[in-house]
Amino acid sequence: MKTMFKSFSLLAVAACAGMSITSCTADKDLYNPEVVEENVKAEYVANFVKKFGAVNPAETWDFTSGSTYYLADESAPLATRATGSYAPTVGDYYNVEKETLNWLTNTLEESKDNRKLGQPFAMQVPGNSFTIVPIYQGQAGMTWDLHMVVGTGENAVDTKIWTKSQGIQTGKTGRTGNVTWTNLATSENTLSAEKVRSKQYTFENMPKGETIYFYLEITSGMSGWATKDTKQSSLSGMMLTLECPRPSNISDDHEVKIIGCEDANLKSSDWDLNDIVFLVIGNPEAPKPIEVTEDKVIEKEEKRYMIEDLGATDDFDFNDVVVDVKQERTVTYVLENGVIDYSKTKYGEWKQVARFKHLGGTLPFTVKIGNTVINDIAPAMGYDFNNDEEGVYDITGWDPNDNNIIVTVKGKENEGVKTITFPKKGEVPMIIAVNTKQNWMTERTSIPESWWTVEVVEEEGE
Ligand SMILES: [Ca+2]
Ligand SMILES: [Ca+2]
Ligand SMILES: [Ca+2]
Repeated sequence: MKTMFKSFSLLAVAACAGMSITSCTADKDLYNPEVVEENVKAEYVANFVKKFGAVNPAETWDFTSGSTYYLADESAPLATRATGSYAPTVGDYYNVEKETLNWLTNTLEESKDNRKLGQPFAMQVPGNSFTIVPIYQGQAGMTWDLHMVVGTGENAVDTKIWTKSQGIQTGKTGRTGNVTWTNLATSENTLSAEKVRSKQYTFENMPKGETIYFYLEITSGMSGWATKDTKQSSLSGMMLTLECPRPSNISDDHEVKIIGCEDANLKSSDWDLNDIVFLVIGNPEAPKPIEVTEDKVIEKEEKRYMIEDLGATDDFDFNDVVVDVKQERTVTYVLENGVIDYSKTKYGEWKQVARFKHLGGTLPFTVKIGNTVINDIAPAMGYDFNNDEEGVYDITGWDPNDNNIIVTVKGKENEGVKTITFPKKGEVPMIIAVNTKQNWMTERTSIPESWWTVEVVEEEGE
């Protein structure tokens, strides 16, 4: 069931919170700048409430979605931080085709150093479900669990998704043609198996664009091969990913990849990267491998401020000043035992910049963002900046959580300046924050109410 929740309500009590209304004005006050400012603001607030109703006390007027994370060398954003758990759904058995096993035997040759076939990797979650199936278990005496880590930062979610041999069966064809299936023991391998089938592990509704990586956690080691509790991860070259010819029992429009894993990293390791091999099936897209060349990402945050200059108190076009503010910094992750130790993450300095996008007001103004004052900007009705040539300023001290932006507008004759700040929660706004893709309104066209209407999808009833 879908319910539309509006942030506006009929709570008149909050309408003028933080704004003082001067109810009577003596003649002499017409020339008192402070009184003029109060009157103009009171008129604006009254017009706003008349048009839209009273403001919900919980309304923050910040409609942006917060930080995004980019790989240092990629332009596509990684999603915002992941939350929750990503346990897969266990499906039916998948019959591994002989052709796939033959291809694997030739490609990831047993006991050969296959490291040059791949490189350290993470993956990007596609906008659809995907399935992981163990299809081959090589000669290996250790036991392990397969983990998947979703997301970057302290809120990354680490889920154990599979344990060695779990859900794998080998089959023998009897004289009458019927196949007898036997569970594969952890000490066994599939090398000489006539038939192999395995349970499928499907991931759904994962956040598109989010980063994932995998590791095997060694649960019982062997001297000279691998030590218990060590982690062999896709970030540290203990796994590789390969394109794989699509098996005939997988639909034409599904993408197929291989993840091969090496369970040993001590002197006896053979680096054949086939100790366990997974088929990754995307419906239609498989997770996209991301090369891990350096453990750096760029964290970005940006907002568009749309501002009313109070030249008119009744249009609510919020296009009198439109300015984008952005900050970015590098974030360097430290690998510890093959996985990212988030407590050791190093953050670079924030670099902040303001870009004026549009003017649509009638009064000259000054903007202070954080610690930086940008003085005396002349008004223009309907002017778009070309940010290659103008309207770009390096700034410091912007706090995106605080929205510390102040606009001072020079009044008309006999008026002083008017100070416009980002609204406190529940106040009538003269500034709002939106995502930078949100276009501004044309002149004297009010922003639509839908901008502060959020859709909430409720759980299905029992
Ligand atoms: Ca090996
Ligand atoms: Ca306006
Ligand atoms: Ca305007």
